[in-house]
Amino acid sequence: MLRRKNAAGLGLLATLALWTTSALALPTDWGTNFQPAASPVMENIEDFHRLLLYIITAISLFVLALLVWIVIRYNQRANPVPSKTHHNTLLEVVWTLIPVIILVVIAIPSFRLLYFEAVIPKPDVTIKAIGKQWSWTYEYPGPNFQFDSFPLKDADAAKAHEPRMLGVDNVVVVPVNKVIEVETTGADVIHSWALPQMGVKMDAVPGRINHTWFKATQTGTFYGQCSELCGANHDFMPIEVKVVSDAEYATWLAGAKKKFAAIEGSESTRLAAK
Ligand SMILES: [Cu+2]
Repeated sequence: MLRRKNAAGLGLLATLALWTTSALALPTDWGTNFQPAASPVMENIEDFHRLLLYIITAISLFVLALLVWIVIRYNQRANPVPSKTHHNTLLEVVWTLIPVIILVVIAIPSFRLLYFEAVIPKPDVTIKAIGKQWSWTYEYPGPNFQFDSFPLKDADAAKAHEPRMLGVDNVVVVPVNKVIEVETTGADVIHSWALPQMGVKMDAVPGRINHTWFKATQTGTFYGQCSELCGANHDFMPIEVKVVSDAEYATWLAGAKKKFAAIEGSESTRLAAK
């Protein structure tokens, strides 16, 4: 019994430690906060989230205080003869205006963030993510190549020191501090290309192309998963993005052009065939 209590205590300590040191690049057991932000969009999402947290905490405490006050001050014993007041103009104006002001305070940064996410700056690199049942195909239209990306088998992931169910065979590589435009589409059903640390989650819909963007502020490996329930193997659609320096990106690009096939049916492929 005592031992179990100690274990629970240690678990709580570990949770607190996770809260305070948020420099982990993966989802963690007992994690309650966002994964650390690695793009300007995600930094803005975190700021907005924090603002909302302050507001809802203040509102919840205020309502709790009102409830406690009423329970103590106006119960039958403390207040045997209730007041018959039924109108108070000042109070009614105040309880209408204050929520309006709170909503405006929320709406302004909310719209600013929406536009920041939706208006894509001039991209340095464009990639296209095509969701398939059940894998991702990536196209790099500029250098003109495409590849499939499948999750690693458990044993291979362990060997490659990749996280289980998140590591993939062919990783998406992008340069750091550059605007990456991501076009998403679906080959069969609706999927969703999501990369939490970049603040990106965009539906991949058959028959249309959606756009989103991110600019990684640090190098490293970032993981995501298909975030639209797309069928039996939905959970076997991990996303792995490696952010590297410009020089490393150039080296990778040179190798990838040789290793991967040209994009089927693309204009540059057709021109090259002529
Ligand atoms: Cu999917």
